[in-house]
Amino acid sequence: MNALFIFPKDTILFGVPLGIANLAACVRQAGYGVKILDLRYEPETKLKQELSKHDYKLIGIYSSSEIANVTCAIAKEVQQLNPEAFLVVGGPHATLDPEFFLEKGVDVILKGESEHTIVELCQIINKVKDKKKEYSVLEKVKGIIWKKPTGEVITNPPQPYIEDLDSLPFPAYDLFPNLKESFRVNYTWTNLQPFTHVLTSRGCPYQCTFCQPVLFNMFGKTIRRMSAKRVFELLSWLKDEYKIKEVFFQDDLLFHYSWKNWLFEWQSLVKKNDLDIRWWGQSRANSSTKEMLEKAHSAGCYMVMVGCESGSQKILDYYNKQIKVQDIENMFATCKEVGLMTIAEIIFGAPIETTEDAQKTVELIKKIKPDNVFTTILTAYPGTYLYDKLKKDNVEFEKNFDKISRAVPTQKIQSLLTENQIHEFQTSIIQPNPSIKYILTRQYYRKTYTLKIKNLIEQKEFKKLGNLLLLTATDPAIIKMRPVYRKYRETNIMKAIGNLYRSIKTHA
Ligand code: B12
Ligand code: SF4
Repeated sequence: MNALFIFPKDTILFGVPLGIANLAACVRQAGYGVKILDLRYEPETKLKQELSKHDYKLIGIYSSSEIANVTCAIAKEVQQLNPEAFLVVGGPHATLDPEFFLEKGVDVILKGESEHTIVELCQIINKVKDKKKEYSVLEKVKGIIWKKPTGEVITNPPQPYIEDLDSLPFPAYDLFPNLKESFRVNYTWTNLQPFTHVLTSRGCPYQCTFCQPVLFNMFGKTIRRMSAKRVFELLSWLKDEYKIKEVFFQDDLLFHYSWKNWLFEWQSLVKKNDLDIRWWGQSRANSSTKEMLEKAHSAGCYMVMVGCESGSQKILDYYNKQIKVQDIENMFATCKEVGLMTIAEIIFGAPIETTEDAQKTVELIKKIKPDNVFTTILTAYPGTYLYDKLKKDNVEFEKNFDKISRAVPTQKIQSLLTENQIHEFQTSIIQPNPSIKYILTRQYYRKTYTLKIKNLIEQKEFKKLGNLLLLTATDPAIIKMRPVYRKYRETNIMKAIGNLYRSIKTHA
């Protein structure tokens, strides 16, 4: 039996999608054939071409809320061209709103963590000769939601969470035909290449309103982590097999007090074996000690991305961040002492956020002096406490997934700040010298960059404008990217340049 996993065309999710990579590895380990179609890197015709082979008994598509409609469009094509295959959808949006896909004819939804579920499903449908006649076999699979031909939606008993994450095979990076492109990620303007992501833990016990209970629904309420030894093996393998020089630990919570011993063990393994790989990840402002950060630094960690969100305590409390502004200041001071670079993650646009609150964030950034800032506009994703609260309070906000655009800012909720004010605040905190390539490939930077140009034109600061444009035109990273332009004709970079050009023409 062969399975096909499809990752939709999507311009923000760069790098290897670990969910699908993990599922493919498990299906392969269980002895089935598996192929991955990463539509981000394939020509438009590739999907039809692949489906016309009628090679697959199971066809699975990833879905987050942002691309829920894109997933549906692919699902429609699968239904038309391969009606005999079991069409399954998984990922965050499928977990949060399974009926959204079931209504559109998807056969099966896999809820949350799916490595065990997908193997169980393959084992069952491997024996099926005619999907239509043998639909009831689905009753036997834990962790799925499906629709009987009568229209009745069935939620099977849950799949237990995987206790031992070490038992999972390494992600099937090798099944991504465009691995080279995926490893050439420019996450920050500092990262070394080849670069990739790893995920060594699952879950987060905190309850920030814009994020939870999504993670609870997907990975449960307890936090789990691979052993330090297993993570060491994973990174060594990435280094030997793919010459990876830098990894991003995309764990929700890289540092947590309960993982102190883990961190110490990991550090000693790295030191003892001289593992030469640079890494970084994201963490909270109040979940680590100086000693832990020192150990991390000496084990190759060079940067920490900290979820600060705001410099106003009122806003932090609105998000239920369970941190104090002082914790943020302490975290950045400690990182500096230890020698770690920092990224501050900032959100603007809470419905109760005033210009005074936003100004406090600007002051905070001045004080903590991060090496880099990632800034977004608050988005209420379905399935979050925030979404439910806004709905209950009758606050008007965007619920159309298509408008949850491909990059930040995403879904603009009603806020006391105007969109322009938010962009001004964003502009005032982003770093003065990020690479132009970085700016152009990120929508929020593009917006602020465009705004910067507009302001310079309005203020008749033509010299400064000239310098900025010259910098854009001569940035070595941009020049180096030209062959890539051809390949990604339709992507952000070209659109960004077009938008910039139009903006200059309009305002000049
Ligand atoms: C790292 C990360 C990113 C990175 C991704 C880098 C990369 N190459 O993967 C970056 C920064 C690019 C990113 C961007 C965004 N992200 Co993000 N991200 C994450 C994070 C922290 C980890 C993702 C991950 O690797 N998980 C580990 C793997 C193993 O889990 P998984 O992908 O969910 O896969 C499992 C299941 O979902 C399922 N599954 C997955 N795919 C499939 C497919 C099939 C067919 C089946 C059956 C099952 C299945 O099985 C997998 C194995 O158990 C998650 C939170 C989290 N812990 O998951 C948020 C998360 C996925 N991101 C989220 C969001 C909102 C975004 C953005 C929209 C943010 C923004 N405003 O721009 C963008 C959009 C990206 C997109 N197009 O979807 C939300 C999604 C919520 C939602 N309702 O969709 C999450 C859940 C965070 C949260 N708590 O809200 N993100
Ligand atoms: S700490 Fe981070 S991962 Fe955990 S709930 Fe808050 S935002 Fe989500």
